[in-house]
Amino acid sequence: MYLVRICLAYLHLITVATSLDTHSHDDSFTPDAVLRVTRQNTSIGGINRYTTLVNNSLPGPPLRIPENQVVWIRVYNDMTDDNLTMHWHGLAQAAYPFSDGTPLASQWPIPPLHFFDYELQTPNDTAGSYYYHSHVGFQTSTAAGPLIVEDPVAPPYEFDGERIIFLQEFWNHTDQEIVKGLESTPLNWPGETNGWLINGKTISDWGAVNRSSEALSVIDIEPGKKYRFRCIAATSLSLAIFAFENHTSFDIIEADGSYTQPNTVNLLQMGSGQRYDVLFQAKTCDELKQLGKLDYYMQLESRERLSVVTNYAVLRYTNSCNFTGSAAKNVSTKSNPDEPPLVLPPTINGFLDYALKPIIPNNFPSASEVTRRVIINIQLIEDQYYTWLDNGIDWTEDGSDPLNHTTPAEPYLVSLYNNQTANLPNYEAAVNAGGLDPVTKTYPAKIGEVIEIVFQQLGAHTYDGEVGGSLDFHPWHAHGNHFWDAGGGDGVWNSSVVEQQLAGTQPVLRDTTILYRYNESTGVDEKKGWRVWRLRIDDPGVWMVHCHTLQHMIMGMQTVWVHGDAKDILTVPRPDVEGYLTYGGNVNGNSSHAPQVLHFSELDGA
Ligand SMILES: *[C@@H]1O[C@H](CO)[C@@H](O)[C@H](O)[C@H]1NC(C)=O
Ligand SMILES: *[C@@H]1O[C@H](CO)[C@@H](O)[C@H](O)[C@H]1NC(C)=O
Ligand SMILES: *[C@@H]1O[C@H](CO)[C@@H](O)[C@H](O)[C@H]1NC(C)=O
Ligand SMILES: *[C@@H]1O[C@H](CO)[C@@H](O)[C@H](O)[C@H]1NC(C)=O
Ligand SMILES: *[C@@H]1O[C@H](CO)[C@@H](O)[C@H](O)[C@H]1NC(C)=O
Ligand SMILES: *[C@@H]1O[C@H](CO)[C@@H](O)[C@H](O)[C@H]1NC(C)=O
Ligand SMILES: *[C@@H]1O[C@H](CO)[C@@H](O)[C@H](O)[C@H]1NC(C)=O
Ligand SMILES: *[C@@H]1O[C@H](CO)[C@@H](O)[C@H](O)[C@H]1NC(C)=O
Ligand SMILES: *[C@@H]1O[C@H](CO)[C@@H](O)[C@H](O)[C@H]1NC(C)=O
Ligand SMILES: *[C@@H]1O[C@H](CO)[C@@H](O)[C@H](O)[C@H]1NC(C)=O
Ligand SMILES: *[C@@H]1O[C@H](CO)[C@@H](O)[C@H](O)[C@H]1NC(C)=O
Ligand SMILES: *[C@@H]1O[C@H](CO)[C@@H](O)[C@H](O)[C@H]1NC(C)=O
Ligand SMILES: [Cu+2]
Repeated sequence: MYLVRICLAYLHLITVATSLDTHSHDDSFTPDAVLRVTRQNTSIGGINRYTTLVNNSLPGPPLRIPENQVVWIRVYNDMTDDNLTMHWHGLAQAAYPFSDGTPLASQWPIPPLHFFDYELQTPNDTAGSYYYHSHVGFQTSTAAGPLIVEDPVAPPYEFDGERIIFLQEFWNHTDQEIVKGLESTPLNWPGETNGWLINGKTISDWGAVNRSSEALSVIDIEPGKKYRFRCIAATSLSLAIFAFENHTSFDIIEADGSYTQPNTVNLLQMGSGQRYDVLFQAKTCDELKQLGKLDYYMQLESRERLSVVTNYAVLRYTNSCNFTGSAAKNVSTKSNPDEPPLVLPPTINGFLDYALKPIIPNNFPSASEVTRRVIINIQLIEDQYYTWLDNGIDWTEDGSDPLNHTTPAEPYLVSLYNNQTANLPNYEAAVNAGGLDPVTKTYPAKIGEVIEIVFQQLGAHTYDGEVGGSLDFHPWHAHGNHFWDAGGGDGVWNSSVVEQQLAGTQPVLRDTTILYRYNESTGVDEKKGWRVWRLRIDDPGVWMVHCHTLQHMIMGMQTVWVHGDAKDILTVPRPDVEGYLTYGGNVNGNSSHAPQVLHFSELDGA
């Protein structure tokens, strides 16, 4: 049903086009899916921990939603001690206003013991692998699960079945302890990961206290079949590198939700937020007989951290080959292999850069189409505190970092409703300042612009007499829209080098790609390592662009972008949106009140 009230106010409001009716989401409303988030003492991989979980499970349950539809997902914050949001990671152009799940950017968080109905859309050609995760504090590390947009018709590749490989890291400290430590002066670093989780399970070598919660995940497959493995790096801090024993060749067919031409690899390297789907050919009975076994390890190691953390899962063939004796024996899922079966290489800088090609032409903007370039200089500031600055600014939703900290008093989208004059970023001032609006500390862009973003890292700056110059790797993630990844390189960014490297390639659309560091350190303030994206600005709204390393986010490594003018963004006027404009407003339901909700999809096709 599509409703437009022709209101008198319309004539007076320059920026507002349409008004919508509020719907009461009482018992007569059935959401397409429900997620419930709790916090409880749980034992994970041998460690007892007070943990944020979706539907009591790790990872959260897979959500499968159709393409080309509007989908309502009800998210309950059943926690008593924290706020919550849910972000639909990678679903670009898919979140109606107030549904992207970025607290203090696009919406208020869901208060404890309340729920919120997220309105999403899945445009054509979005079929692929995504994930949902909380965007509050460190909850993301465990409050996350696979989000699959189903192919509306047969996918472009044939396979017999699919399996999800969901990677997470787990931590001994609680979410709150980690956030507090990172925001403390002096810095109280929460330490390295206590282990990798593969589909929620692991056997940690790091201080397990409860052996009964340790186990290896088993990925069951059948001989001779072809599988689509959906690999999702819902990780926190470390770079993941993994491969499969005796299965040394598989084909990437999708990256961050877009199909690619087949690209054969023997391992995957993934940063937090990235997804790759691969076609994996299972061995035949004859091949398995040669190898003499049904179980093969998947070996996963960390890179770019102080130490290498190694964990495993088991790829297990069903015994339809009727093996007997030792060939039919399973490996134990209660212990790791005695020796690592594989030798995995060091970090592969520029993994798959310039190599992936789209399956259909994807309208990559050439250099001549770029209307504006924004350079984001990224640098760690080491003092008593540690802060990650982007063009001199650090941004968090709740932070207390002492240096150049930006925490808005209310979400930007709410601010725009409250006072556009004061809160709409000044486009001219921002352009003159290289992209960053000096007042709101946001990056404005006009609909129709083609922006090139250059991420350039500088060696850490230090005030406390330490050596300085350190570098890190950063998987940068964009909300709101996918970007064409134009690759990266060592040293100082140089536009002619970018063009040379792009020559003859067909860049793919991504939502998360890695700014590598190439070395652990360089000179203080010295430029080293860059990555370039191109974006077509066609999706009005308030969108975050941030490093997806959770620790770095909490230490400020986030930017906020405002795409479009007020008239593009504020398509529904006050007072209709009133319930969205206050923390705990009536768009949040609880045990006694049904939420009062707008259906922004009613505007579609207007
Ligand atoms: C999550 O749990 C709720 C009940 O607690 C259930 O209704 C819902 O279907 C579950 N969600 C998924 C995606 O399985
Ligand atoms: C979780 O465990 C801790 C430590 O054992 C305990 O202090 C706390 O009360 C427990 N919390 C809940 C909600 O059970
Ligand atoms: C929840 O969010 C509100 C609004 O941003 C904030 O005032 C409050 O302190 C937050 N609560 C917690 C427990 O973080
Ligand atoms: C999406 O695909 C469907 C089915 O092919 C088609 O009917 C519809 O027009 C498409 N929508 C858009 C916006 O292209
Ligand atoms: C995990 O945390 C507990 C409680 O803080 C501590 O006693 C234990 O040593 C920690 N274990 C590891 C492996 O860090
Ligand atoms: C140990 O882990 C098991 C399995 O997850 C769990 O049932 C048990 O309660 C845990 N024990 C303790 C003391 O936390
Ligand atoms: C299978 O993998 C193991 C461990 O990497 C290796 O030692 C062995 O040689 C491999 N077998 C074959 C036939 O490649
Ligand atoms: C294995 O045994 C089953 C049941 O006896 C039979 O149907 C199947 O064909 C056998 N498979 C092979 C590969 O021999
Ligand atoms: C191996 O594990 C599978 C389940 O993963 C089980 O069905 C099978 O019986 C086990 N085989 C042996 C010999 O224990
Ligand atoms: C902090 O912000 C001010 C004003 O924008 C700027 O001049 C200064 O360089 C920034 N500090 C750092 C360490 O970047
Ligand atoms: C909006 O902000 C402007 C500039 O700061 C100020 O002059 C004006 O009074 C504000 N309007 C309202 C309604 O708060
Ligand atoms: C950029 O690279 C080109 C081609 O390699 C080189 O000629 C030029 O000097 C470089 N520019 C700078 C500023 O380093
Ligand atoms: Cu980072």
